[in-house]
Amino acid sequence: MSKRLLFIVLPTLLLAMMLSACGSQTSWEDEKIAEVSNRIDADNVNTIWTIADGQSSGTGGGKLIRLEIKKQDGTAIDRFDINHEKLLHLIVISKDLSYFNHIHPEYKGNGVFEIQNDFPAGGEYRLIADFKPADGDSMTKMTWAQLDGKTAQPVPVKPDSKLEQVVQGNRVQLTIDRLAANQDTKLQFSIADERTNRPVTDLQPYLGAIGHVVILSEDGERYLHVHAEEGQGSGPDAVFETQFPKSGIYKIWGQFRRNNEVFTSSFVVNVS
Ligand SMILES: [Cu+2]
Repeated sequence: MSKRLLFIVLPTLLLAMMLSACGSQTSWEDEKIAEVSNRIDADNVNTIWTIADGQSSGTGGGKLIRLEIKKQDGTAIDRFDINHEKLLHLIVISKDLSYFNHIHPEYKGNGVFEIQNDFPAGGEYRLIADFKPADGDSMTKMTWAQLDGKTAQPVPVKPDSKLEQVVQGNRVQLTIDRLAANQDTKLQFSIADERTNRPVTDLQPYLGAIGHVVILSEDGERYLHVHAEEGQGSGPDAVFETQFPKSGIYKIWGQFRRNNEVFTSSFVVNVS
């Protein structure tokens, strides 16, 4: 923060000195100063979340999630850059990490995004939004939402003894090179067809990459950024890189697309 301040203060001082020295200024200098001081960073962004009763497509937990993105001074941020094919990515996770949804709210203009979601039960949910204001940094904003309604029995979050799972006809195997905090870590998902047992080579790009991976700590406080290695083909392996910030239990969701269908595998690991 102090570095950023220095970036704003120094050029301003310089310009003031130049102005007093020659009594004129160029538009180039004006532009430079505006660029530096207007750049939107996460500290300068407020996200206001509202959840209201919405339409339900069945289970009765239909809610309308609304987020309003503003600067700290209250002005709306109205332009966003597309990132991984969308203006905003919203992750919805129940407190016990058993429910996961990755959705893309509709942009209503004026910094407002909205989407309907069918929650499985009442209780606490983690809502995580990833977006990038135009002329700003990529950022993540999270909140806890308390939903009315009958709560479900919490599912214990226990590390998996075997990192293998079958989802929608796909056998997903996860290999992690090191489960240690503060180290560069590689996650490799290897996918085979459950029926034929053959490694798949027909993964389709999902959100502009080979897949999408989300990681959250057991307490829901640490959301990890995961990057797919570039230039990966269409399977059977998909490699991602991240760093666990602290030891503890984490849940990993790996999403892939095949036969025009997205499937989500999930694994719980213990990081030392
Ligand atoms: Cu997304």
